[in-house]
Amino acid sequence: MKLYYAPGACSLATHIALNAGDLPHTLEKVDLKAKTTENGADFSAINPKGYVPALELDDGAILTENIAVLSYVGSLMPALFPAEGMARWRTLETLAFISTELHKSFKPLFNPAASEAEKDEAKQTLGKRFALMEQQLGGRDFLIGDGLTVADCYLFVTLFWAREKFGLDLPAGLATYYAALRDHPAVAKALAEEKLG
Ligand SMILES: N[C@@H](CCC(=O)N[C@@H](CS)C(=O)NCC(=O)O)C(=O)O
Repeated sequence: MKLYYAPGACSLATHIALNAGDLPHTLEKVDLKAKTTENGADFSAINPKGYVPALELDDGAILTENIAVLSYVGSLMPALFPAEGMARWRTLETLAFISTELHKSFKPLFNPAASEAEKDEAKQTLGKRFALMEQQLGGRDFLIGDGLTVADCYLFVTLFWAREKFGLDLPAGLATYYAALRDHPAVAKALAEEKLG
């Protein structure tokens, strides 16, 4: 497999999951502005949507969209995405929440053209949604069950943005969770590989 990624972008979630599952993969960095890759390829030809993550499967197929890509990686390593029972549906539910309610709420913060009012509103929305995630976590180490799942990989990225890009305060439970996840070997390796210190 090959992961097309941009340092610190949402593709970091898949990168962490690939590391956590010890799944053989290569990485190809994408310049999201120029839409080219570090090997000089035209990224728009690889993924016409123009965004990461894009995962090239071993048969050459390209899979996109965080929920699909993380679910695919989880299917190769069931510890990362429970294969059955309520834990499976909780994982999917949490991925959907992170993608559509958390990730998307960052949009004004990433947009240099957004007004201060739009940015403030986004921060308030994020605060409410992080509070819901803290509630789901309930003081445990991981969102679902006793081990890291793809939901933790994706939530980590949003916490990384909140803390490291935008200096937002996190609820205490999420701050503890974020600090612990930074030390998880799969996370530390992905951060180092993306040169994010
Ligand atoms: N709907 C997509 C959105 C992915 C996305 O927002 N990717 C961002 C990085 S976090 C990106 O590549 N943006 C560059 C662009 O859209 O030009 C998904 O869920 O995978």
